[in-house]
Amino acid sequence: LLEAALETIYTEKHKLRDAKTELFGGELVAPHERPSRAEYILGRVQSEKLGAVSAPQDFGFDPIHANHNNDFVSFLQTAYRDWKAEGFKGEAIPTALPARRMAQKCPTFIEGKLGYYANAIETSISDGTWEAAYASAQVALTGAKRIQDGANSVFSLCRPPGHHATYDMFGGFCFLNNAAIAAQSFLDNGAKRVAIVDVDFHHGNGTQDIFYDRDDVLFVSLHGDPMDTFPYFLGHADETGKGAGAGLNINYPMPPKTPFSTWRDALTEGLNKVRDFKPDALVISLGVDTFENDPISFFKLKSKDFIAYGADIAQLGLPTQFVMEGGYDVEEIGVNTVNVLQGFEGA
Ligand code: OKP
Ligand code: ZN
Repeated sequence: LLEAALETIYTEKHKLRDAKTELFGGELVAPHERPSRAEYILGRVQSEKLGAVSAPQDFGFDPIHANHNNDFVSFLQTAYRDWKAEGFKGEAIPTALPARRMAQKCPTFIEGKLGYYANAIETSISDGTWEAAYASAQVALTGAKRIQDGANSVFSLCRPPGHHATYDMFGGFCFLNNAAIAAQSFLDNGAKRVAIVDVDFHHGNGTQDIFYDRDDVLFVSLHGDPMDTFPYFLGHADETGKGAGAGLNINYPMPPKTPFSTWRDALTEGLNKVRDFKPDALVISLGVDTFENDPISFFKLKSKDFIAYGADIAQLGLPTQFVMEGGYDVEEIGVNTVNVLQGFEGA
């Protein structure tokens, strides 16, 4: 038997997400989540001859609405246009959010809507953001379809990322939750159970929120302790799921300077939980911002460590979809991302 290469799903439409601003350290800076990220990753996929690179199919809005509120999706589509129509000069950024003891009622004015639908305010909505977010979700759905059609593994090179997007909130550079949309698509096409393992440096607060009370999705996340880093308000170890989902949400928060040995022990434990869950498919929220030189993160993984943990994931022997999330040291994210995929393939 010839070993099948790992296919990458990619579209240039990600370039439509090219915001000029991110609120960072009290300044509006050039976004860390920028188009060159995907180009570095694609370049490495090609130079390493990982496998075919294919365009996504269009599965329309139904699988997006399966995980996201209709009014939220409509808001995303027109937010930038509505903002500009008010004569605002910059990109669309929320200011006021419905915090403790405030009314959870969507305002009519666009600035208020932005706050209502945001869980963080660093992320500007710019011209083309919706089109790129929609395409990114289709990249995720196309990868899921490949696995449903019998592939053992696939890489959805999603951009913008998705794991901070909830049912009805954007933030943390995310608009639609690509991994959640893919997981739901498995369930809607015959899978009984799906596991999501989120190895991005940041807690996958959106994914956790979407599946928190569900018994058909196991969510495991390894991340910087939210006491020390974004997203700050979710990701603690005592968040274990509720109702039918009790015990099916597993968080591994870790402190600054966590080395690979500690991180890998948590991964091993998380993968054992996945094995016990007996899922029909595995979705990996693949962020490589755990890298020692990542500019906005604090773990200490080295490039070779990404190969090692890719092999660990392969030991489960499950149909596996990799969905791209974060990773910001742009020169190295191509190497580290493809190292995970090659580690997985080589095992
Ligand atoms: C998105 B993904 C750092 C602020 C961080 C947002 C980070 C979003 C990360 N001082 N702001 O999970 O990689
Ligand atoms: Zn991240």
